[in-house]
Amino acid sequence: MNDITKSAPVFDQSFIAAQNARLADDLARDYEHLGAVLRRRGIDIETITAAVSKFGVAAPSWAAGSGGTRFARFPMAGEPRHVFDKIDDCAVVNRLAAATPAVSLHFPWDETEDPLALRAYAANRGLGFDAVNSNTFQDHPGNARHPLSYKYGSLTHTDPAVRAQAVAHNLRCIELGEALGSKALTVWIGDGANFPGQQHFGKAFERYIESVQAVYAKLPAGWQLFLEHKMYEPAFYATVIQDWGSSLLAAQAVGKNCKCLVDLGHHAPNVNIEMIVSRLIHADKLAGFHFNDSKYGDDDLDAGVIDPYRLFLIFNELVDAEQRNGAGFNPAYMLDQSHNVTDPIESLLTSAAEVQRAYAQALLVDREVLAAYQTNNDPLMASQTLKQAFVTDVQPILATARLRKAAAIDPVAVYRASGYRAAVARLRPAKPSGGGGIV
Ligand code: LRH
Ligand code: MN
Repeated sequence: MNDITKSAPVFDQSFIAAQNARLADDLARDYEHLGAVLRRRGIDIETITAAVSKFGVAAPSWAAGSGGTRFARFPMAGEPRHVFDKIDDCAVVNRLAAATPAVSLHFPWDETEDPLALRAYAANRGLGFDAVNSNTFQDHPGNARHPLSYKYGSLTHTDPAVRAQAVAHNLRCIELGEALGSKALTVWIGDGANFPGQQHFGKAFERYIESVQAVYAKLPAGWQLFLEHKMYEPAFYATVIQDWGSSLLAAQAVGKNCKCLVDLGHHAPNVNIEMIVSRLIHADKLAGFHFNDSKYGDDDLDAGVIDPYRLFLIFNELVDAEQRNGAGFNPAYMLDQSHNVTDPIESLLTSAAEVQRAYAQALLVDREVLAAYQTNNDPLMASQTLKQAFVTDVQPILATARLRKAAAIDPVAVYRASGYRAAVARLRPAKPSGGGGIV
């Protein structure tokens, strides 16, 4: 196999250093200036930069290729052919943005008979594995492990044989995840109904809990089980795990290491997601996140492109909890996006930085001052205290954190200058455009 990571300039330190050299002086001046601004607020910029440097968000393997909708998918040149290509592309993202040290895999899309080889392949490229994802929302023709259809559901199907098949698949995902060094399984199912009367809400929920308990019973020590709620799609009348309430009830019924994962796009427009985050933290049931952005439905747009203030307000709750709950507070941070019209690598580079930006801004909130305005019922100044942090341009901190990790000051510029996309396009045969589907 042609090891693109050995030949591609994008992985060559001197190439990256040469690109950085043109920007380093301006960055140093901007960083110095921001340092002075923050010093006036009693904040040491180095503390923020150090925290940002430690911050990572996992890259979703399924977003390394072009995404699509039910109407169409337009593959770009150099589409990843298999999980090893996806790892190469995720390695580019981590090499340039230094913020995505782990990959979240999806089975059977990333199925491999030799997970230890995959683990070594990724480790050689500086990558580990975050939560693995099961898939009982599609049928897998020709896959002997899934002979029965999930058309009418999976973990909640009325046929115990289909539920058993879905449970077995989740146990297989754990098996693969263990070999890969992952420590969590994310379960999202599309089970639900398109017609009133089609499904008994209570019985379906009971079947869900029974099935998840069967998976939980086999959870290895130190592992967690993440339940992902979603308002609708593919079901368009009712979804078994439709909202955080259903997810929380299920997680509380299943067990201590079963928690609720928040995908930002899985809520109705204008839902106060930061409030949901605060409630799940209160219940000690916050698993983590699938970061993305949306305007209407589960649009899976790049994080921070539509509503960066919402992303900031979510991180404001997370930093508050981090400071109140201490080191034990460790939600899983992952991206979950569908790159329909951009180069996925560029979208992952910018999205990782957008999530880091929201974290850095949230670290700038003066929480003592905020608490005083809250206690003294001064809503305007409380809001202003958050806004001051949000409008602070933390770009010099993000870029300096990257530079200090020998990554790129301007990741997209280095990526484009590297010619990586053209190089993999020569290596990987083009995929025909056409049919719909998210991957
Ligand atoms: C469902 C979802 C889930 C994944 C899938 C790719 O909408 O967010 O997290 O399994 O996207
Ligand atoms: Mn998701």
